[in-house]
Amino acid sequence: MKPNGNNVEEIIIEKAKDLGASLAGIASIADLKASPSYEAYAKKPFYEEYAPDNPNYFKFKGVEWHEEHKSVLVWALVHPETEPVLDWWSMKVPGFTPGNGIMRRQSKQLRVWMGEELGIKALSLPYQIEYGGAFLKDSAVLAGLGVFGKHNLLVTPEYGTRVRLRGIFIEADLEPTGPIDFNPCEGCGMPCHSVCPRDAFRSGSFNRALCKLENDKRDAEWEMLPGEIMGIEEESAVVKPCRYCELACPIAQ
Ligand code: B12
Repeated sequence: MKPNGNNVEEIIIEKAKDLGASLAGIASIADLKASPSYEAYAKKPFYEEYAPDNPNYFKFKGVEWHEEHKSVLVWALVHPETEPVLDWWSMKVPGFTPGNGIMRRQSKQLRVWMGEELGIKALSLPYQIEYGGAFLKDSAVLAGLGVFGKHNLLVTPEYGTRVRLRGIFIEADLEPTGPIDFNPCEGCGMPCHSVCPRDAFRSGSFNRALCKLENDKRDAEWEMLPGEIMGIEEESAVVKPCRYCELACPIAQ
């Protein structure tokens, strides 16, 4: 059902930006279901927990579609190189990274606002796929926030790759705001590939296992950092994920 009123898509996007989103857009769930990540996942789920033969399988939601969800609102929060802390992980931080914490709050605020002001039901999505999250890069491409780059990440015209994403499923058939015509990698020397400490693009495309080696190593090399750095009271174990390919992208630098 499409709610009454003009430009409900614009109203929702404006609200997301009022709440601090750097970019926002809308995609249809039907398009998202047919996107390459879901296709790849259906053939080979990446998370072991998500595989039906795992005894803990039923504790995880994985990909679950609900008929009433018609559209996805996806938004981006810029993570500039000058604010690395936004991306650092700690179990003590609400949302695990300060950036995710901000986006999780925006998500709740948007969901409540949509229900109260527009009479539209919505579902705030968790970050992880195995807990019921959605593939956010595909969502963002379909919503016109940017396109896939050669580093397998979203590239936006406004902020390049240096953004993080979040989504909400919406019970209303809204007009998609994308995709867009944008070719950021054309003629690029692809520093994103050469800068990788694990040579994860050696085949010419992204290799998740090699990328994960680097992030697993960083996971094991956590540091105890004072609470004030992470915006919390107590000190905590902090992991600094790899951003080489992301930060090497010359778009919007
Ligand atoms: C699991 C995960 C990881 C894992 C595995 C990554 C992987 N790609 O599988 C690890 C730990 C290795 C990882 C690493 C990183 N990640 Co990560 N990750 C995720 C997570 C939770 C799910 C991604 C996933 O499993 N995708 C499934 C697989 C099948 O997809 P895929 O490998 O990307 O390949 C598909 C797409 O490329 C797609 N595709 C290709 N071309 C096209 C074209 C069109 C038109 C469409 C629609 C789709 C499409 O098709 C491919 C499948 O065939 C998402 C959050 C989320 N909920 O979406 C964040 C996310 C993708 N990660 C993110 C980031 C930033 C990173 C890192 C830079 C580390 C960091 N500092 O956080 C690196 C970069 C790695 C890289 N170059 O891709 C951001 C991306 C932001 C952006 N600008 O794009 C996300 C969205 C999280 C966030 N907070 O916003 N990540």
